Amino acid sequence: MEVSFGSFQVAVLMAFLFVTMALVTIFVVVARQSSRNVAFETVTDTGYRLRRAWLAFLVLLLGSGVVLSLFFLPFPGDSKATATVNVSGGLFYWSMNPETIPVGSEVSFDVTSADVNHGLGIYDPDGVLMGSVQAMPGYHNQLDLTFDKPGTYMMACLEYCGFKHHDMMKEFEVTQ
Ligand SMILES: [Cu+2]
Repeated sequence: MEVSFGSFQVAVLMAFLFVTMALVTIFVVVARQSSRNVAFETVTDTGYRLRRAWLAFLVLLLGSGVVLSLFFLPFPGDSKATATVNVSGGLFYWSMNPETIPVGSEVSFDVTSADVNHGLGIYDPDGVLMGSVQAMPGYHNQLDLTFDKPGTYMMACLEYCGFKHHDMMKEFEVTQ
């Protein structure tokens, strides 16, 4: 049997060897120093110094992560939607207006409920969940989706709302 390695396998092997050697080195260093007598204060001072450095590193990393991720947030008002579709959930149905969507539309769904909380999930013709938003009585929640391919799409309720929750499915067409 012939065995061949791709570059990915070689990279994994190198990483594994590097980690193994690092662990062995740390083990040897610690084992050699374990017989030495070190004052308690020296140990705690080192520990506190490492802890402060780690805290500073985490604050810097997470802080910059929070700041940078703000630029990728979809804020209300950023919507590029060209059409609005009103959706209302109820025990146990979905109503939508208009009922069909022209292909290529950037749709903003305006979602509410007639009675209790429902969860609107929209599935593409392949059964892939495109997006979801809560349908709540007295509130109007927005969900923006782009419909690039024609076909039969489906709405389903994703929040248990009663004994016929599983019946809350509605098909709609995206037409050429
Ligand atoms: Cu439900």
